Amino acid sequence: MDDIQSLFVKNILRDAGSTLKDSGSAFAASNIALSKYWGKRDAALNLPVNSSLSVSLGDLGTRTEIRLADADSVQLNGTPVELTDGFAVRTLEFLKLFPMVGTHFDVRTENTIPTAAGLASSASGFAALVMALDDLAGWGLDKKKLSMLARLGSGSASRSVYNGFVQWNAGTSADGLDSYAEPLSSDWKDFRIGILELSKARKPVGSRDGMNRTVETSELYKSWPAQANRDIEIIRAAIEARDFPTLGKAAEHNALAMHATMMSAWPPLIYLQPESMVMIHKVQFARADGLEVYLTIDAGPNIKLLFLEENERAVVDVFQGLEVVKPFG
Ligand code: 2P0
Repeated sequence: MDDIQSLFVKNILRDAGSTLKDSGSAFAASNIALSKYWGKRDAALNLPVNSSLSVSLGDLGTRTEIRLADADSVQLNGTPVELTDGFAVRTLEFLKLFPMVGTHFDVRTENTIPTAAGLASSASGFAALVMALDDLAGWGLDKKKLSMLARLGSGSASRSVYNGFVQWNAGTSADGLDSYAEPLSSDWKDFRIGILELSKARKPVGSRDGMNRTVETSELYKSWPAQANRDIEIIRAAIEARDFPTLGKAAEHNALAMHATMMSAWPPLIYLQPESMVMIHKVQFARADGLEVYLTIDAGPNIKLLFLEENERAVVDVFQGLEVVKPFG
């Protein structure tokens, strides 16, 4: 553990309670960014270059239960995980940031995100872990502080301590205390997300290394923070006005601009597969035909569609095999 991380954790826990329970548990929803986080300004405190804005995935997410134990153990979806496995290593490394709670933990994690959806679970995973730890230790932290602790595990996890539309403010200070998520107006009942799993191919480069490489080597990345700031403002206003086409255009533009910065890194980061390109064109054609559907893509090959309930049937007809998520139930 870095001294700087330890100091940060102490700062967050300064006025926290300490009524230890036998076990702690929590659920956190996964999220998809409409305006993306790509690039860090500080690795130890996991501070982003730019703010981001996401929508939560309702009941798709992670439930975690945690207990103190004599030896570490980690379970995922009911199956014990080897402690050398990447998932267990990241989980236990994160818990080492909290020696004031205990030395060894028994962690049980259930993902309600269908594995077939090809969605990352680190966002809901670290958010649920922090909230379960808060429950176990009796800290009683507010969501702002929980979001800052979740951020240390994974940037996108800072957004998963809330439901609905959420903004993670990048902040500017070196101590990381102004980089946290906050909820925006929620409830857009007929908002829909469609998930198209196109490839199970392993990512050539993980998000963390990918964003570092982009920041270090891509000329195009220099224009990214301004684009991200602009897109967030457009999307925020569109959420307030329930202006779906404006939201969709800005989200699609943002995702493709992020991929342009990735491709212009060296060595290039090409997360899109041939099937992704086919679908990107298909979305353009569908829209030219009058169907109001937009796309977003994370650091991988799969495409997420954005549309409203009134077009759900038409969208499912065009994009066979689509898994439809209702973020607001
Ligand atoms: C996002 N992604 O805003 C962006 C869009 C991927 C592309 O957040 O290094 O797992 O753990 O802070 O949060 C994925 O990166 O990265 C991500 P770390 P994280 O959702």
